[in-house]
Amino acid sequence: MSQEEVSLEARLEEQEAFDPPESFVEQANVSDPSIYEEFEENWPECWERAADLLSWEEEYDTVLEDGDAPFYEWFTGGELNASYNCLDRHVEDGAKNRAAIKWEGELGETRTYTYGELLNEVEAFAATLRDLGVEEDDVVTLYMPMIPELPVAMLACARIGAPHSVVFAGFSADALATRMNSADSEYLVTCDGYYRRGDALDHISKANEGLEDVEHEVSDVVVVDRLGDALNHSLGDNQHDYDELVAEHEGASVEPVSRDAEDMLFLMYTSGTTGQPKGVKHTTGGYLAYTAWTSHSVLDIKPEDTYWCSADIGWITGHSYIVYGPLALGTTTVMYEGTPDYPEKDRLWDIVEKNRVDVFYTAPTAIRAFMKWGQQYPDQHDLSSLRLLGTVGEPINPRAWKWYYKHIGNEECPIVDTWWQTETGGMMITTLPAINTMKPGSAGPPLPGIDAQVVDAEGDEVDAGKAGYVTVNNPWPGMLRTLYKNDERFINEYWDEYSDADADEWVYFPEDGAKIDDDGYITILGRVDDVINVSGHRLGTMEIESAVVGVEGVAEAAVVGGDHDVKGEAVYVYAIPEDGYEPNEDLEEQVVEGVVDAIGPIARPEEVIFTPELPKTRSGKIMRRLLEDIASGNELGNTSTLRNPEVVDDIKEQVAGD
Ligand code: 6R9
Repeated sequence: MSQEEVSLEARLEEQEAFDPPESFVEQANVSDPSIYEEFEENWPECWERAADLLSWEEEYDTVLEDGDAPFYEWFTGGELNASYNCLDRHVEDGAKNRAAIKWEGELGETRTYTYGELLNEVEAFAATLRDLGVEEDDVVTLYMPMIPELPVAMLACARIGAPHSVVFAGFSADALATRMNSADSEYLVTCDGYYRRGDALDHISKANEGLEDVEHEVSDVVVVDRLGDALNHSLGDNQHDYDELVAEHEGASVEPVSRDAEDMLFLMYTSGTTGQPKGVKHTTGGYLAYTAWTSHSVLDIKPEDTYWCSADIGWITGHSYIVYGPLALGTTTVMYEGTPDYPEKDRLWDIVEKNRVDVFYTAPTAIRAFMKWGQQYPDQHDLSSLRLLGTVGEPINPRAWKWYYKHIGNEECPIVDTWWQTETGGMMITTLPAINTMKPGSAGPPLPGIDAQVVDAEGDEVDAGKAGYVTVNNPWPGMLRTLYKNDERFINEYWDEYSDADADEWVYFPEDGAKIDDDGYITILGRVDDVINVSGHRLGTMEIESAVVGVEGVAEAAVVGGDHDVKGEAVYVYAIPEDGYEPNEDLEEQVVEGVVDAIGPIARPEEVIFTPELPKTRSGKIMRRLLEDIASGNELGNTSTLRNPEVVDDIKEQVAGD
């Protein structure tokens, strides 16, 4: 590094607040700070601003219906169709030839769908689904990787009013079956396989294996042929080739069905405290208005932009900010099939340069990996097209923030650190990029209209600097409406903790720890439930535990998250072997395989630690905090409250010895 660069690094390291550049502010969609007051004074009517970004077939009568709280309803009486809003209206407005999706395959092939072409394919697939017998309100499961047919299938479902349930392609056969069973889903769209680091991965075998465990009859399975000759597969009786069906329905015209604002748009399963994943229900009007509004105000997306979110559509980030938000605004959204280091560690920057990407949205775990690989990779590329950067999924440490700011944004792009959840539908806590000062490591203030605070166990707001819990006092249009077919669990999971039901005062509890500073900026500290965050992916420790104890030879297990340089958190398994079983490498291998089979490779344990006992409190509860501290290499606090303090040293030795 030159002298000049060294002093630049040093300056950056000390700087704690960053203001958006004037050039950004001048062109921003939302740049008037009075928006905060405007939303506060006009709440809930302020949300009409979000609804106004959409085309409604029938105007809504009421912005917010709160008579049956916390079962809130938004834009009631309104009717609209999400696929019409993401496609037809842009074509009608003359954007037929604008690129809607620019797809990059891992091996270097590219596909562009203009809005006109995307609409045609969506109509052809919507006609296909109808022919197969899919009716309005039937849940269609989509078990697909990052190929264009995934957003096509989502929008085709939306067009005919069939909610989709996308299952992340990296999830296991078991996970697919659990989700199809829970949703009573009789239709599946999947594919033969996809590419990862140059290898053709077989996906259809996993899908077929999952189908065997579906308890009801599955009427039809549509299979996209992604791999061609690279993978031979045969189709079962009720299985159809996607291309053939779409070719048969080429040119079909399918009227978008009018959906009530509160009709379900999709289901998305996510991890919670207990073993069973939760089916988060999102609706058509509120969700679409909210994702369009946050794409407009936070991501500053304009129709003429090329925008890229590097998440996977199998997670909520991809739903809201690859598909629905950006397409509702009529922009060009980029999709990448593969890994960031294939064929080289500059792959993402190559995609940014080639497509002249304006706005880029990724996860801190990716940024930490880029840092580790070194700045020479972004330095090889012209990234000057970038105007705004974003992060999501987990806390970002100030060092990674500054690296992103300097080496990707060239100190010219604001960064939005956006806190939100599957359940919230869209962003909740973040700076508005043209308005607020950025503070690395802190997500920022709640968005206009979002009444979030940091409270103690009693629900009282904590003083600046003190740790507490995030809560949200008012509803917002993008919120989940319930857990699929489980209103009771919806209340238990999110509303019981802080609400006063008798007084009809409802407080949403996201189960995140946080602190707040004197300016009202919120720094998220992480989950306070049994959810861990591995590379920005949300995993339930209870689900992993049940996989571990399902392995023959394991008597008891505890799974916790331990700190990890790149992944943020990694999975640590503490397991007690059953009598007669040796805690050897074989058993370790089986535990690892058991977890990968039950959940998927993302949950692969970092370490399996065999121990004759787990540290327990006198009342018999496993001391998870302690196990987390051991895994993270932290100082251990007082262990005298344990029933069996002697096991701690044993376990520590083992972890250190590995
Ligand atoms: C969008 C998404 C939600 C959990 C959430 C929190 C963590 C998300 C964050 C963040 C710190 C951010 N999280 N964004 N933590 N800073 N900017 O990731 O949804 O998969 O449901 O995860 O992710 O812990 O509760 P989801």
